Amino acid sequence: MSLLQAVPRRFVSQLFCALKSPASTRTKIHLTMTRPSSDMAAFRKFFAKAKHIVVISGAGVSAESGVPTFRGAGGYWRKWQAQDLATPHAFARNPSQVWEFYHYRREVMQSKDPNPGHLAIAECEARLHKQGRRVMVITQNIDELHRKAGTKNLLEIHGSLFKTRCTSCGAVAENYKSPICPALAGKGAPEPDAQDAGIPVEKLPRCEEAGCGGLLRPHVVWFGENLDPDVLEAVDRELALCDLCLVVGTSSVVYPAAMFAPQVSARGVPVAEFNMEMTPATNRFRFHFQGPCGTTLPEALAPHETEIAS
Ligand code: BJW
Ligand code: ZN
Repeated sequence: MSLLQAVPRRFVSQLFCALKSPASTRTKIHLTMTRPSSDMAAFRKFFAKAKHIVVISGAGVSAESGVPTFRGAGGYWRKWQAQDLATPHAFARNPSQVWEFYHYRREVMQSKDPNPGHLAIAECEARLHKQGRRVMVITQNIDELHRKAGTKNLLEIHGSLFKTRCTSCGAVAENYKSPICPALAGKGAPEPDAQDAGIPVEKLPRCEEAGCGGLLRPHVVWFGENLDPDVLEAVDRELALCDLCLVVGTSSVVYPAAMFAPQVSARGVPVAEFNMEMTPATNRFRFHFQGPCGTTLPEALAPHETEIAS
């Protein structure tokens, strides 16, 4: 599948329509590129009326739980960044090294808990559900912290650290073992001078399906791999129906996730970005709330005075 095929068809046609549209429509599209507002009271008016809220999250939502982001200072493991190791090519070349990287990250998560940002989203979902309103989280994160916080409506578009997929039979399984296999015990040190463990492939995690024994890989989406088409279809449905969108803690540089919120904004739906800094997408959004989302989200998603207590 080409990148264009990975791009939801509606988005492509919106772009083409925008280019072909009359000047008046183009002006409207241009207006969505102006500086966003940071008026929380104005955001809260939209929040009070919204029936279907989509939250698109990235690594920044977990930063206050102590999970390093990808493109921040802590984005290195040994001498490498995600784009060096989170690829099928890296796994084919050195499966032991890639498993060390993911083993390290699984072990780190043992001591990490959801922070006030995750909890505000989960509480908001539960509260609004009782009012017949919907909150859906579309996360790029593989750390399962939204799930741990109690979020039920969740699309983990890049997979999970705690799922494996067999490279032989394709079986996907949950896996919370620590360590995931004996050979990885004590391995995965993140320091730049740490030595590659060089674990033989037969000692790496293996498939437990009867008669298989194939090499397992993390059930995550690596660079150059397509996202699950069923998941993308579910994302597309949510984006088409939502009447408010929050985009939280993502640098908005990795596709296709980077175009989800701009796609919503392009059809006139308010989008609010919660981030420590501006991103390449910021000027496409109605709101931008700068600061740690563990502080800004609880304020943004707190019960509104118009909500009927239930
Ligand atoms: C806070 C905060 C606080 C901090 N509060 N905020 C050119 C154009 C378009 C596309 C491409 C292109 N060249 C290549 C591509 C395709 C590629 C891509 O997008 N590359 C770009 C880098 C250019 N995409 C893909 O390959 C995708 N597949 C695909 O497109 O298939 C079709 C295709 C097939 C063949 C060839 C080409 C295309 C798949 C992408 C999979 C991404 N996978 C990863 C790894 C997952 C597994 C793992 O974790 O190991 O997903 S990469 C990594 O980036 C991870 C993340 O989910 C993803 C996004 O990162 P995120 O979440 O935004 O984190 P950061 O660190 O970047 O940002 C954190 C933000 O938080 C910052 O803004 C901070 O300011 C903020 N923050 N503290 C609020 N307290
Ligand atoms: Zn198998």
